[in-house]
Amino acid sequence: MPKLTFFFGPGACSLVPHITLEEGGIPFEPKPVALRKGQQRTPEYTALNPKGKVPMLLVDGRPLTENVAIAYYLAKTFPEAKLLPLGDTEAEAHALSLLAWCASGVHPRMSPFFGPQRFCDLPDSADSVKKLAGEDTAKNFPLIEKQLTGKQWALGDQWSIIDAYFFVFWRWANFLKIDVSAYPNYAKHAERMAERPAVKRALAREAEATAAFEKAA
Ligand SMILES: N[C@@H](CCC(=O)N[C@@H](CS)C(=O)NCC(=O)O)C(=O)O
Repeated sequence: MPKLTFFFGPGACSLVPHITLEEGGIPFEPKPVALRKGQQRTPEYTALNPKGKVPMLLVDGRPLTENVAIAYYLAKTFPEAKLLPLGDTEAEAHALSLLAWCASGVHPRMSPFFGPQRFCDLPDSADSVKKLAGEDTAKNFPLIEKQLTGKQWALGDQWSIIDAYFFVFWRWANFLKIDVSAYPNYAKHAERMAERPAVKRALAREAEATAAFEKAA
């Protein structure tokens, strides 16, 4: 079995592989990264990941980055964990399509909420940037709601990594106080996610890391 070292930022999109590792019962060494302190831009970190981002998974010391790639790697390496559909090429492609949409269609449209100044440096533009991000989110969340309608999980009866991704966006929306009242199936999905022991373990580890960073500040 490969030795896995997992770098995550509490509350960030790295919660997707964090939940996945826990769901799969996959042994790993957790390495919290204090994003607000810029630990992702230190020479030690960028020597491994020049993009200066989380998540990063070291596989026997070799860095693997990008949520979709980490999801693919974990699902293929630990097939018994059933983290994604495997074997049926079309079903695999549909799952990858949803993961790719999460990574390139939904996530980047929510990022401006967290740092509007990185998207427009004109004076007093932050509210306008956030308004546009809100409009994009209002286009994406109905698609997630539809994907979850009449199903327990994004792909049906079987939990998959896509559920972890949807959960991360839901948590961000709540943190950002985005109105989510129009998405009842998404709300129920988030409740089911929060009840899963693996999700609880990942969230507890992230909360512990946040507390340790605050204590050290
Ligand atoms: N496309 C990347 C996005 C990674 C990403 O944007 N990570 C954010 C956290 S959600 C990050 O590391 N931000 C720190 C920074 O930009 O300094 C992926 O899916 O892994």
